[in-house]
Amino acid sequence: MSRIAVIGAGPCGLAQLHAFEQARQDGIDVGEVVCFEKQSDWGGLWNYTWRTGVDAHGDPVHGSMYRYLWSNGPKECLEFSDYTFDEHFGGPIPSFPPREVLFDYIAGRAKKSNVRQFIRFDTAVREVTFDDAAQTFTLTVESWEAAESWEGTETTLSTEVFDHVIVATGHFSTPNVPEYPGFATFPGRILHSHDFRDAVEFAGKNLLILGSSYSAEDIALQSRKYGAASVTICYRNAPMGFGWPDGISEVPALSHVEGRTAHFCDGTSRDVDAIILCTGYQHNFPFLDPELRLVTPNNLYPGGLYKGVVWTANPKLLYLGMQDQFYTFNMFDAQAFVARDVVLGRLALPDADAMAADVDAWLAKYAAVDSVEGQIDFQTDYVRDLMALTDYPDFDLDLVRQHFVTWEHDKDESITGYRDKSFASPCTGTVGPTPHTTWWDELDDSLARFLRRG
Ligand code: FAD
Ligand code: NA7
Repeated sequence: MSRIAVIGAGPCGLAQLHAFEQARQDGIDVGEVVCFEKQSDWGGLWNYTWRTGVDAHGDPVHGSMYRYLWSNGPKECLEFSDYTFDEHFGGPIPSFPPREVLFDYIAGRAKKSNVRQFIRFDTAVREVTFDDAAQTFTLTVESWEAAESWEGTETTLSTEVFDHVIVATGHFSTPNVPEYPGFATFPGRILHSHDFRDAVEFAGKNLLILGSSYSAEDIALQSRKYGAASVTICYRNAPMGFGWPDGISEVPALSHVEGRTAHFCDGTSRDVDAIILCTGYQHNFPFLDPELRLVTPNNLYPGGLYKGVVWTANPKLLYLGMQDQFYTFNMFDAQAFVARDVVLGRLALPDADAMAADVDAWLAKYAAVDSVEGQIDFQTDYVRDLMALTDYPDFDLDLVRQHFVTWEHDKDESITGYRDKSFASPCTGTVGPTPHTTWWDELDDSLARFLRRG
């Protein structure tokens, strides 16, 4: 019997288990599927932790999400086409839910497809090697008794052999941490966005934020919303350029810090109390043999992956969700269905030259992208290509593409108001109702509060 290892039970790993389960229910022999998850629960980044630094087992904390995190894109753009928001919540809900609501949705489908039985929680994959002669992978895994504390926890190391490995460990957990002159003697806190948990900590403080992408944008807004005295965002290349609310401003790159004074490349300076490095993440797979490791910056088309999924150097190894993301859950589903069919031999792979040519064609197409709308179109085309290969149920991709474009315009119109807009589902047509409280005024991110009608 074929053995398939899935590493990680976040949205990608759960999508993979769901895809196999769908095939199994259709009477297809999928072999044995084992999912290894180092945390005690599923959901990946959506499984909130207050911890920073190390987890209960002394491992680097995986979580990068923070309190008061509302979806940064319309939920309609990530809807599972085989498990709609209407089905999960029993009726329409607004388009920008907080984290707990999306966690509930992800878990809802995983429960419905009954995939928890395939997951070994509190089990980290430590090493993956490939045996050329046997054409199999050997995984070394470490498991713990679920425990609140690392101290005294029993651990077990074991090895197991698999025919295929699917890596679904995410790529927004290992921070990219630059250093600037003066950091070592800065008298306040310096942290990476990976360790940001609660904006309330910075109430009354003057904050400096480095970066000009999603984390910088959202953490700046969060911090001001929950009471920061001022937020200065410094950009390396170009400003985000949104119409920031009072108290938030953008300045050119940081040159150095002297005491608590931050100096910028245009010669200006500001006194700040804390510095948050929203400087992105690294793809990091320390558990994989170097020859199996994907090495890439964060972009929309990492090389070396046929259809963005199959490791061309060894097609028995597959990766999910390694792209930068406009599309998330529905793209992960389409990838997982493709990965499943490759593993089961239902989707024949072309020879190595043809796979490389396909990757090269996508990379050339990506190299020609020169606008945000072009990026949205690029990832839409990628998802469309995946959809054509699978039996993952269709959804209105053109509508999702249009939603992303509208969403970008909404952000330009009002960076504090875009989350109050409503979008139509590409699966059911249901339009998200207007939220009962505008996002800027809403301080409670609980599921109960969000779902309260009126
Ligand atoms: P993850 O969610 O990272 O899950 C990976 C899993 O693998 C984890 O459970 C981890 O414990 C496990 N794992 C890792 N290493 C091992 C190992 N060695 N052994 C065993 N298990 C292991 N997307 C949206 O659609 N909307 C949003 O609003 C949004 N906001 C975001 C905000 C932040 C701050 C960040 C960082 C990301 C956000 N994202 C958002 C994108 C997010 O990446 C995806 O939604 C999604 O979580 C990716 O799923 P994944 O399964 O690839 O990875
Ligand atoms: P991103 O989107 O990868 O962006 C990283 C940002 O960090 C980007 O603006 C970079 O600047 C900036 N950066 C990187 N290195 C430096 C240094 N050395 N100095 C200053 N600025 C730097 O990561 P995010 O965390 O924003 O988003 C990741 C996910 O989390 C995303 O899916 C969201 O949904 C949440 P650049 O623009 O290249 O000049």
